[in-house]
Amino acid sequence: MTRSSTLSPEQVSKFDSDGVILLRNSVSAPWIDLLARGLERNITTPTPRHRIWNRDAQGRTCFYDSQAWQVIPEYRQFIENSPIAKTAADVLDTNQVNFFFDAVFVRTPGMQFRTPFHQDEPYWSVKGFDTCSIWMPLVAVEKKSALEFVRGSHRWPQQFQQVDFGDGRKDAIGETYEPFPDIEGNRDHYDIVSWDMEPGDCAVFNARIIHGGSGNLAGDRELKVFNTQWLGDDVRVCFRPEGMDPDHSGLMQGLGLKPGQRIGTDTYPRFEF
Ligand SMILES: O=C(O)CCC(=O)C(=O)O
Repeated sequence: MTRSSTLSPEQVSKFDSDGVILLRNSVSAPWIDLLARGLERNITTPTPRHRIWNRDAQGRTCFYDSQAWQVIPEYRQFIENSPIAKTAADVLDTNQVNFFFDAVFVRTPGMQFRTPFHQDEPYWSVKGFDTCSIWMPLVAVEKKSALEFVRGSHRWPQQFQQVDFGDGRKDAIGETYEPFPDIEGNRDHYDIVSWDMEPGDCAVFNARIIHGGSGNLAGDRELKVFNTQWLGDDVRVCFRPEGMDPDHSGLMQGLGLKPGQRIGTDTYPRFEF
């Protein structure tokens, strides 16, 4: 039987070749409202994993939290019951996906701090190509403040060092790897894409694509982002010697998950279509 998909073959193939696609109006307003309520709860009662990525001289902040879905009921409801898992499966062109974790990035009005260009998969406690993250602003965001992607970079053959993400942290991942390219300093040399986005729009990207930005806010603009990470067919548990962030290795070991296995358990639920 042919699997039904919410996406066209062209969209699936664009995700495969570009490493990122924009899905306009993909999540309906009631779900966005639910997440916005959850985010308020999350900011008031953050998990032990929360951080202030950056605080500037004016006291403007970039707040981060992750895997809060286990304690924020609105997040859990969205992940378990909204069409988001089906979107992930359709983007990855598969009939089953595992939910990995959620992450929020909240910038107060006027925050300039831009997330440095980086890749996600080198930080993760899993390894594989078939991944997608769904970056959803809960408020309108201008192109100049939205997350940026270097189109096609998820297929580049090099392994790069990943450095200096956030405030005062050195992420010495892969010291034997190639230095991370200076994309910010040579923007003209790269095919960088981003979009004006409204609540309900999703930027869906492969965890190997180089991405960053998402800052540079006008004085009266805040940015609230809810992001979910999804794992497809070839992704397996992998405990790296350094730099895992968020580091799920202890949690995974406690759940009996071993390197080389596909993740599962109630902590990383599987959705089948
Ligand atoms: O929104 C941001 O500033 C960073 C998002 C990001 O890098 C990610 O979700 O992997």
